[in-house]
This record gives sequence, C-alpha cells and structure tokens, in this order.
Amino acid sequence: SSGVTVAAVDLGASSGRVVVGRVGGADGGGVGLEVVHRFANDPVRLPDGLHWDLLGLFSEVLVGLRLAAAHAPASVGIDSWAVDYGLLRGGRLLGAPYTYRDSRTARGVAAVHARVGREELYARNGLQHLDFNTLFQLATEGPLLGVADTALLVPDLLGHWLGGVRVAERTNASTTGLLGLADGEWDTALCTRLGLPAGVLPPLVDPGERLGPLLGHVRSATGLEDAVDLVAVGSHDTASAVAGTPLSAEGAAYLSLGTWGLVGVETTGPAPLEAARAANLTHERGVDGTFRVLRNVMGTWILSRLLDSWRRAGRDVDLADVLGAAAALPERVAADLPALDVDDPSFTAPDDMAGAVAAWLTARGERVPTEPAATVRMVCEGLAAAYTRVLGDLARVTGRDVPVVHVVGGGARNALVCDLLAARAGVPVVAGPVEATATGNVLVQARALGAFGPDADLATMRAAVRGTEPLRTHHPPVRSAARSRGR
Ligand code: LRH
Repeated sequence: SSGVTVAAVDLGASSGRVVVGRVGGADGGGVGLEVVHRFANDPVRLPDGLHWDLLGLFSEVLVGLRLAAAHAPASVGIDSWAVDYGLLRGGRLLGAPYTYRDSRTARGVAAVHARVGREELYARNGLQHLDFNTLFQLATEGPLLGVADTALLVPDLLGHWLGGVRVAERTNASTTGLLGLADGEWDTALCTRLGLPAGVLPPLVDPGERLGPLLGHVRSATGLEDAVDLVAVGSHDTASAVAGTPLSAEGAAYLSLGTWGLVGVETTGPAPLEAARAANLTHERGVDGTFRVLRNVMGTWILSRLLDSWRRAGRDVDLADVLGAAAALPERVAADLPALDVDDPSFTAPDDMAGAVAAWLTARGERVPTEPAATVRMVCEGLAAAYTRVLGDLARVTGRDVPVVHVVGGGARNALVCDLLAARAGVPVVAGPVEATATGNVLVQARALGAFGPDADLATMRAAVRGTEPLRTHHPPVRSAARSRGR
C-alpha cells in the first residue's frame, strides 16, 4: 500500500507538540514520525488559582495542524495529560480550567470522603488516591456545576473545538474516578451519592472510533482537507505512551517518564483488588480494552523545576551537562549522598524547588550540596529507588516476575536514571522511544484508517515501532545481575 499519514496532537503538562506520522508505504511497515510544531505549556496563576491557558494551547494546535496540512494527513487525533477538564453550558466554556496542581483539590478530597470512604471508592473505581483525580476537583466546583450542561476532559474539549463532537474517550475517562472499574461505564450511582450531576458526563467512545469531520472554520484556519476526520485515540497521554511502547517479553513493565513517572504493567483485567489497594496501585484503561496497572510516581518535574530555581538565581544549568556531571561523580561521593524521597508532598508545587530540596535535607540533618551535580544525583537516585519499589509491588501484586523495564518519553534520554534503575532493579532497562506517546496516538489512528488490517492487535502495531526506532538497553552491572539470578 501507499501507507497512511496522520496528524497527532500530544499535549504534556509542560510542553505540547504536533506530529505527522506515517505508517506503511515507504517506511516499509514501520512508523515514521516528524514533529512539525513544539510549544510550551505554562500554567497561569490568577487570583482564584492556577489555570491552564487552554485557548493559547488551542491556537498552538491550529498552528501545528496548519504545518501538518502540508503533509496531507487523513486524520487527526488528540491526547493530553489526564484528569483536568472544562465545564460548558450551551457550548460556552464556563471559566478557565484549573490545573491539577492547584491547591483546591484538598477540599474536594474531604468532601468526597465524607460521603464515600476510601475503601469503597477504590472498590468502585480502582484508582490510586491522588488528590487531583477529577472527582475531587468536581467536588469543589459548587454552583457552577449546577449551571454546566457538559464536562469535557482536556483532549475531549480540544476535540470539541476542532470537530464539534461532545464525547468522553474511555482511557482518559478512567482517570476521573467516576468510571466503574468492573464495567468501564460511568458510575452514575456514585455521582448521585457524591451530589455530582451525572448528566454532564458525555457518551463514552473508545480509541479508534471515527468522530467525524473538522469544523469549517478549523478547515479554513489549517488548510486541512474536507475529508480529514477526527479519530479517537488513547486520549490519556499515558494510554497512548503504553500503546507506543514496544513491550517485548511476557510481564515486561514500562516507565512512561515525563513530568510524572508512570510505572506499571499491561494486563487484561484488574489486579487482585485488596493487594492492589494496599500497594496504592491504580487501574487505568488502555487501548483495546487493556488495563494499565501502575503507580503514578514523581517524574522529571523536580529536575525541571530545579533548573528553573537555578536560572532565577542567576545560574544557568544545562540539563544534559548536569546529568553528565552527576553520573561522573566518584562512587565514593555518590554513595554518601542521601536518596531524595521524590514523592514527598513538599515537591508537588513549591515556588522554589531548590529551596524545597534544601529544606527537605535540612529537616533530616543532611548537608545541603552546593553543586547542582550532587543535587541532581540525589534526585536521580531517589527516582530510581521509587521506581524500583513499584516494580517490586507490581511483581508481588500480579504474581508475575518483571524481566525487563521499558523507559519511554522524554525521560528515556536520562541515561543516569536508566542506569541507576537497571542497577537497583537488577533487570535490563530498554530506553525508547522518546516520542512513545505520539507514536501510540499515530498507531491507533493509522489502524482505524486501515494501515494494519482491521484485526491488527497491539502486538502487531508494536512490532512496527520496534522496526523503526533505535532502542538502547541499559544492563544492570554484573554484581546486581548475579544477585537477581540468585533470588
Ligand atoms: C501524565 C499524566 C499521568 C497523570 C497526570 C495527571 O502526563 O497524564 O498519567 O496521572 O498526568
């Protein structure tokens, strides 16, 4: 065949991109990606809290699609970070959406738990407790929720602005806390118990469903053809990332490493529930009815905020340079540094990350390093330790050994974290693709357009990723390999 060309919009919590993807044809069955537009995604603080600039993001999406139009894509698919949403009435957006880092969420947690306890909530939705899960955010909306007729998660909202449809794509819907773990449908009984109007939740769709043409003014703004359809993808970025991960071995784990580090395995059903709850693992829905049993852990956020602190203090530190210096620290020096507890709540949204790290160390009687390299080493050691703990939990809860970990997303470039993870976990770490999320987005669209044949499963699509993307394996040092063999 001549292959299929699609446009993927992928919005992360710190940056977004529009990517043109080609499957089949000249790429010989592989996936070819070209990032045609990149842009920052910076939250905006207003007197009432921390918001996303969704109109700004939408404008960037249009700029990107205009650039993509030159490659004549046959469809467009959107994914973004999870949990956040906009409220609409009669098609009009009711206020600027909040970011999940806004502190309002704590109130929502108290309000929800006053009506439904943690254990019952977990039995219904299977989610790791995160203060920002959508249901806690909705519980803080008050009267506005009585005015709204529709709530749309971020990628669904952008999809609505591109194509006019109002739907809830299921993988992202599974991060709201309002989707039933057992049946994958909206839990309207839970909504009623929480006093949330279930009527604002739109009909669910699955990745791969065609959602129809773009609006006329979007076609004129972008130059995209009349025949271009909006196609539902795994609209939760992590769902697309896992779809785009070339998982090879049985039981292989993934670490989708961006702002967050999502450590998990793909399963065909929920994990044993009591054990999963005790380990604070989440159940998110993946492409093709899969489950992502994972834990949301700190990702590259601390590192990027540290660079920001240093920059504001007049010290320009380059990430690649400082990671290199952190990796090159003598073993003796590195061994003396404490591993940072990266999931400490004081790192969630501090104004000054360097100050927060210093305060954490001081509170524990530790010396505060003056060199960025030492600080970065502590962070990376802390990240690797946290991911290793989750891998242990996953093996225990699922009863399956984890033979290999795939690190995807921008963090796959962080060789220090990959090396430390391989050493601590005692298994090989396969790094790449960096653009796994866009890849997963492209694959699902391409299949919907016939690039793989209608019955192609995830394994078939993943084989296409393995063929085109150079992957790098980080092996555990010999001593820890021996240790894990002796287990
Ligand atoms: C990663 C991510 C993650 C969620 C968080 C809100 O970008 O979607 O899966 O837990 O953002």
